[in-house]
Amino acid sequence: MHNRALITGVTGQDGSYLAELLIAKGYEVHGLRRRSSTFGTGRIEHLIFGESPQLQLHYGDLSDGNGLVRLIREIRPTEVYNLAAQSHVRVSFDQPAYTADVTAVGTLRLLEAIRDVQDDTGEQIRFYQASSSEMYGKVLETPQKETTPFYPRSPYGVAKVYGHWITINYRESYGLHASCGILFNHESPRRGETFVTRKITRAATRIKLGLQKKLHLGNLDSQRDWGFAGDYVEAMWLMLQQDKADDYVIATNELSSVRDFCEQTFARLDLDYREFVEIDPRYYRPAEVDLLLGDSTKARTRLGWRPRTNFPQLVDMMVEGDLALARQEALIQGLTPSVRKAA
Ligand code: NAP
Ligand code: F7E
Repeated sequence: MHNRALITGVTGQDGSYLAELLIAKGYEVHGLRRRSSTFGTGRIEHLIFGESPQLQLHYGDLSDGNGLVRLIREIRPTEVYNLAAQSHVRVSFDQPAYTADVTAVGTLRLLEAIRDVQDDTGEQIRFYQASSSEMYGKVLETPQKETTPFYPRSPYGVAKVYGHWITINYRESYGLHASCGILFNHESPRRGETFVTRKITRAATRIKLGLQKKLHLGNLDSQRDWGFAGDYVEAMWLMLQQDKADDYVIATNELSSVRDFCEQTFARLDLDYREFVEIDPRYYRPAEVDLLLGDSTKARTRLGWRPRTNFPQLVDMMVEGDLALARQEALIQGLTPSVRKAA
């Protein structure tokens, strides 16, 4: 059978890596993009331009259920990966209803569209839901695994719990081949610039080149299990290749703090983070998630998945990417000769 995938959230970090992976595997790949006043396709430009683009984009939005039905009827995907979401935890406190509409009910709209089309055509559409370690929130067990109860601590976490359970409900009620990946934090040089890792690598490299003086952060003590997004999208694909749909934790099983991330990033640039990082309470959250540490034994055993990139390699990769960007920025700005020399 011809493999045809639809990726929602294709313009985001994970969407771009997943599109690359599926194209390399010979899939016909379609992506959902929402309309905006700018292109917003920076992460996937290499896939959409040229005479025969490898990735076909369609306008749509998780808030528009009819549009989703129409699109799935037209594309007839064999696999749908739901990566779209209002994915920023801090922003979800400012926009709780919007976050619920897109991240929670948006998942339901997509499942309904898949159920409708699958019923009509009789062709199976496998579904992947991007669940999140944020569902564990104020953790009830460490490390967290598939059976650990949820205790979300943000409107985003609560919305993801809804998306997770409605996916399981559709699997159990209607026999959909629907799987949830409970992914712990994963980063890359393509990470959005307001998430803490990218904020740190972007700022540290700009500081190194004299483009910025200080870095303002919130809670340096929170601890996360950080992996590389490129490794994690392989786990998404593996889940949909199994005969039986199921849910899996995807994590490195290693813990680092925001402070560790700062220390290692600045050290790679021969800088001491303590001279540049300032605490700004604006970045504190109304309720914090102090520690997330995954146990991905099930994925390692049943899917044969394991992360290929460790924490120091991840930091290196992000520093390298942002150093290149900062150098370009320094040159474009035509700064002083000494800065040009450093760049
Ligand atoms: P991201 O970079 O923030 O990308 C989110 C994507 O969703 C973007 O393509 C965005 O489009 C799209 N989107 C937002 N609202 C939409 C709407 N109303 N309709 C259609 N598309 C919409 O997120 P990511 O880091 O790649 O994460 C991918 C998924 O995994 C998300 O669901 C996230 O919540 C979840 N997750 C992420 C992590 C992590 O550590 N990265 C961990 C666990 C789970 P624009 O480009 O137009 O904004
Ligand atoms: O924060 C602390 C902050 O925004 C990590 C999303 O992909 O992963 C991500 O959510 C930690 C938090 O990621 C700043 O308080 C300190 O404790 O990078 P983050 P997140 O909240 O863990 C999960 C798994 C997802 O599913 C989400 O979609 O860092 N922190 N100072 C800061 N965080 C930010 N953003 N900015 C700061 O200045």
